[in-house]
Amino acid sequence: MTIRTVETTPYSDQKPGTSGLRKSVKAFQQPHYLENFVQSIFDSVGVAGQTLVLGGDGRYYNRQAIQIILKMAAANGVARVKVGQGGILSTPATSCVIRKYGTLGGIILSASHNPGGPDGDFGIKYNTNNGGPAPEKVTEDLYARSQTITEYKILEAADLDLDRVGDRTLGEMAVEIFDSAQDYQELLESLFDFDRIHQLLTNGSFRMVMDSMHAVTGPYAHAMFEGRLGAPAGTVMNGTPLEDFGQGHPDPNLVYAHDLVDILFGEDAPDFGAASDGDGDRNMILGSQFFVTPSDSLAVLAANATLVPGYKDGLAGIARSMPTSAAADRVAESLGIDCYETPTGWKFFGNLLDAGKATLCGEESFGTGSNHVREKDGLWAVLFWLNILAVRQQSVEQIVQEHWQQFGRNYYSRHDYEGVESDRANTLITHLRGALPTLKGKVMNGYEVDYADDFSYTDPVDGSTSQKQGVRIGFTDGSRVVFRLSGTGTQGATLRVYLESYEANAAKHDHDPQQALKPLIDIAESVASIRSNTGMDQPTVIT
Ligand code: G16
Repeated sequence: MTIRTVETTPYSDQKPGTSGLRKSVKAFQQPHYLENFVQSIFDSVGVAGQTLVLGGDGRYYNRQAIQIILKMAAANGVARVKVGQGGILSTPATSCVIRKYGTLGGIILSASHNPGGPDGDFGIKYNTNNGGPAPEKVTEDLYARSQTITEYKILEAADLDLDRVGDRTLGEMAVEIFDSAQDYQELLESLFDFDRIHQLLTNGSFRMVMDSMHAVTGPYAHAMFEGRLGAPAGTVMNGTPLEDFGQGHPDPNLVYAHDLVDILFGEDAPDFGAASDGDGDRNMILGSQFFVTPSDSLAVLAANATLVPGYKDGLAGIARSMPTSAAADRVAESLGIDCYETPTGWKFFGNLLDAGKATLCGEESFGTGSNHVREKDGLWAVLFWLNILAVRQQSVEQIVQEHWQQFGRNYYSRHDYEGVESDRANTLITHLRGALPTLKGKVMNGYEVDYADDFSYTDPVDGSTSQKQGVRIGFTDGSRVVFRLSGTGTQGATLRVYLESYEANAAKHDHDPQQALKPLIDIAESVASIRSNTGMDQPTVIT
């Protein structure tokens, strides 16, 4: 087999976003596009003689990309690649395998919750040897490399069979096709009380539905819930991964997971519902007729962590992204532990987890996780909730209501304006930034501005800084409005407006969040002129 050196020229748009490089499938199918980025990873991290993990969420182009990457890895002197069977590996399972086997890192092929198929999106991200997303320093290096690339190396060889578990070779490189679920399930079994969850799921009265949205968690969820944990067949819906996710949008929120929402808010609703996204790192939690916001979910998990075997000794600390509500902060305060506020993006939790400063992490964007891996973990969150339900023997709603009684309620909502023209979205943010100095002390709708800034972060472990991570307007009563442009979209820009207010008095808790947040929604419009700047009358998604 010969190694071919192929001449190439850079693509200017290969700067990784919040979570790797995400583009349309068509962009990735341009000549040398994928190859350039992969060679840039290899050059910047140095892969000769190393072991890598490789897999993806099974979306369209996954298999072709894996064959290309394997041949490039062989040509670049990689010693061994561990590939999930069929090329399938969820993001948290990849993190687990990197950590368990101490590999140099891993490559995950996914555009997460973005739609798939020939007209959908594709993505690639590199995770480092702690199992987590590459930190900014690494992504900057590989982007710089992608901008000067002149050639890449690839082995001329036949495609490998990815579907049979076992060892193969490609040139001099070892390729190990492994069972995508085994290591990951073992890890989860070491954290949760599977016997107790088994009892709950087989007690004849408790009913749950897991919506895998035709994405990567299907096989894991079938094996875990219907296999190991004894739930009846049919518990997992949309459990067969499809290259186009059944033409759906595998984003577990109230809009895109509507099949599940209809069931949980319908007649004779089951007790518990959950969904996860394209690559299995996000989760949505529902009770019968009840939605748990991701911010509340983090707070509830933290408050109940000692009920779960893996966390029975308590938490070292909690970390949340800046736009996530402060519900978890109140739990941290009552537990006497630290709560860290980081920029959006799971990579910012890595150092805190590695340094043992945080045990649980969460984001408003339906991400929750812990120090068991270095990614957010959808099925982990579902099991955590099931473990709590099994111990407390209460409904999801009762647990959350009691939580609000104890800690007060952080009303929370995110309004997304998707597909905004990039120039218009940038103008909106630039104007807002310009207005920040004039806002302090101003009273709007009865809310007095306490601070108005663009969030910047200094990592408490390595001192690295990240600027311009979201425009925040905080009010004296703790309420907030935050504006950010998404770092994960592929078409135009997505404006996210995050709204939060706090109500300590449990007697006032039966508000609809949109109603409770109405004064802040109006303030957001008045300071940012969202309608005229975006040309949209209302958000495309409200969660
Ligand atoms: C990615 C990151 C998350 C982050 C989210 C934000 O999620 O992994 O840590 O919260 O993006 O997205 P945006 O920049 O669009 O607000 P995922 O699930 O897409 O990998």
